[in-house]
Amino acid sequence: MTTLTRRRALHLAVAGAVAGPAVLRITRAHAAEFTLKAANNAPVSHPLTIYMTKAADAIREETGGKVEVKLFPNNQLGGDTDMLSQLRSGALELFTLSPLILATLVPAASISGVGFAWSSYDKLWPAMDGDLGAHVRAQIDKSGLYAFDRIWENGFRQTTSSSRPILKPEDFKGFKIRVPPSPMWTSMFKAFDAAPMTINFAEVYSALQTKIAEGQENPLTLIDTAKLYEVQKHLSKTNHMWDGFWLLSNGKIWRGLPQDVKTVVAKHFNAQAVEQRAETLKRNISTEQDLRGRGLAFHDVDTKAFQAKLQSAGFYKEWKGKFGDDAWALLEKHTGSIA
Ligand code: X2X
Repeated sequence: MTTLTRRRALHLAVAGAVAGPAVLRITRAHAAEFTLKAANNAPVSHPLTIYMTKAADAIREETGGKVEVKLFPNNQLGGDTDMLSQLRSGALELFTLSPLILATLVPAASISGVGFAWSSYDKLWPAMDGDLGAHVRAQIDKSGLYAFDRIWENGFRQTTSSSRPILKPEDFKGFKIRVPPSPMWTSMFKAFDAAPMTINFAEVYSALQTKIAEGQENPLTLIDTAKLYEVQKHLSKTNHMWDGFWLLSNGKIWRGLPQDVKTVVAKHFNAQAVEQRAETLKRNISTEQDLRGRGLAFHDVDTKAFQAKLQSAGFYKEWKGKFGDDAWALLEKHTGSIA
């Protein structure tokens, strides 16, 4: 394929989108033929950003600069809700998003986030890389988006607070907790009798600082890299949910790219996702000491009591009904009986 037709293919594919930044053309000896904007909600020091950058570097190198992935981390393009709109309209080519937030568009996607479903990564990764992930990706496809094969890691979520520590399920009663925009998160914290409020991650630090929300829940690496310890006092190891990030593209744009470009882009993003899982897991464990040192008080809790509360509040019945018996059976094939 000639440069000209490749350029034309991209222009067709990203019709309506802004062309690659002019600076590239001026400063690079060989201008990129394909410029793909990639965005996320994670700080620059978070492994999601670090390993997406590694993928972008590997893609640039293997294509001799013809394919440029330009990264916009840390909500530079807006919060998750905005970025999802940009992805759908074609203004953004690549975007990582929690399966549970994606569920606002693709309801089936939140199945990996069912509370207390996963007892180990030995069960989780084969499920997400295998038939459970394939089930979700097929639904994503139907929505007009494309999901790359390998999901990225966020981690098991823990609960933080600036007011009282959450030690038992009853402590959640009336607790003003920020949750991401997603039906399953709201449903889970209503089941705990908390007062969940939906806020995009881009606004979480200020919502905690101004005490609009008393608490939030996230894996340790995000609490650390987003400096949430500056505005929180307690961390309870509720371990209530696993969460990841699907790397998504706009389906039309993705299909419009030449096969050789797609192959290189997918190869490096999928490979770096697997590396990023290992690094994030390591940091989700090792960061505890750092966070303690920064003044966050850690509390171990009886997670079984929290799960029992979800059960008695009808959370599992509700979500099994929403996902349907077949999808639920697919989940439990990997997790074992959940509730
Ligand atoms: O919004 C959050 O809390 C985050 C960063 O964990 C997600 O992307 C769901």
